[in-house]
Amino acid sequence: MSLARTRDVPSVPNDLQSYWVPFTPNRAFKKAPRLIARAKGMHYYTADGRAVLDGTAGLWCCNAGHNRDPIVEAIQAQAAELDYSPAFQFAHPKAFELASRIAALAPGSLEHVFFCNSGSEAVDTALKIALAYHNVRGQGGRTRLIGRERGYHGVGFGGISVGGIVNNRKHFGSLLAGVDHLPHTYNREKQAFTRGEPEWGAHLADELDRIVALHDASTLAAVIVEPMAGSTGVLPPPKGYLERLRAICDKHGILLIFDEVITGFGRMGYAFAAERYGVEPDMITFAKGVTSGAVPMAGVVVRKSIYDAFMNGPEHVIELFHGYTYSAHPLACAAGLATLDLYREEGLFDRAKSLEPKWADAAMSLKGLPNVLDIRPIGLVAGIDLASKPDAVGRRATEAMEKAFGDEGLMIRVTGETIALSPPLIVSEKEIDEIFDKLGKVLRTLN
Ligand code: PXG
Repeated sequence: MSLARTRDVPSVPNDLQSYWVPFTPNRAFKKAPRLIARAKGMHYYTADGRAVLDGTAGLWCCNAGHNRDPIVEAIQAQAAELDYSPAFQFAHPKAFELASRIAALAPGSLEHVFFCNSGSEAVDTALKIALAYHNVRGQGGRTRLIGRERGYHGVGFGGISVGGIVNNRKHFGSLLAGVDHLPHTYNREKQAFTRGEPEWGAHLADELDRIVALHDASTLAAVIVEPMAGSTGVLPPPKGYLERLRAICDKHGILLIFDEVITGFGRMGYAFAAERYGVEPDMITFAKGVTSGAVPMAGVVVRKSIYDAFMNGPEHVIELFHGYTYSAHPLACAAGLATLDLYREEGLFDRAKSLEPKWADAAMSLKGLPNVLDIRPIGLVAGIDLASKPDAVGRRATEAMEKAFGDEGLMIRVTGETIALSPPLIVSEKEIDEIFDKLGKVLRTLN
């Protein structure tokens, strides 16, 4: 049966039915698909050759811009040299090299890198390392994990359990047991139209003390937060909030995990947001920008003391029963090394930092346009909240996305009723103006 099917393949029509498109309304999409055929630098090109300015770095990942020659060449060369080597009990040189390079970018004593293939895997890996760490130190009672409302930590069961986005959780059963959530940090009345970190909200970190009082510190394993919550609609951390969270975790022996899948690799003007805030977490999850989106790659950077805690017992015994077939895949490592070279040679993290004031001014120029309720620029990111149409939450922002793509040749990202912008870090000042001019035009024409 299967052989016959193979022979049939050429006659199978290439239609839109078989592909179940992720996080997408499939029926609407298939009626009017938005198909991307190629990309270069700051632009996508549609199948019919139309240029589309990329205001989102793909999905927050193509930080060095698209199809950059050094990354393309590194991937091509690697594919010709070593396609794959076993990730367990064997390794290849570029895995070590990339781990060292990433550890060197990470703050302080975050010195060891565990590789995964997606942000979701990185989050689950970090949560598992936290639990196992307490176990190997004889504190196996520390099992409780703390996330935050409106947090996004990918779509694995660990990630949706600590995550705080209702639609990502409500259809998927009882999730992980023993998870609590901190309150999110957004309050429009107190924070609307703030550039960067809002003044109001640091006290919300004290909710962690309340959770500790309820459960006792001896049951708490780890807290995971995004330094700047991206997917939920761009929520910059209130001034002092992350420092306060760190202090409370320290007081109670709780591990602090920064999920830097979006904020890592220059998005906030630094290699990691931890550096921007001068707060050293115990683990950092990363993905996306590590290869500028060119090959799936992710990981967890782990504090030395955590790694060391596992390096006990007989040397022939596996210390952590965890890993993926494609952990540190050769193509991903080659892409990662070329990407980090490019970030360094072109000074792209500093570039993001120096563009931040210009970017914030341009974003704020949309203030006063119809339906704009709030604008939150931070790093090379901006969230723009729109008023919802009655009984159609998310509709207006979706129409903005469709119009931007179809009429203006601009890629924007929409989550709920928020437009999120996060261009490649190579964006020019002229292109920043172009992004907001085009978006302004779209907002003026929306119903
Ligand atoms: N953590 C964070 C903070 C993320 O933003 C993940 C984990 C999961 O990564 P993977 O590689 O498993 O998707 C993410 C992913 C959006 C958007 O438009 C954001 C993400 C993914 C897709 C779209 O906000 N973030």
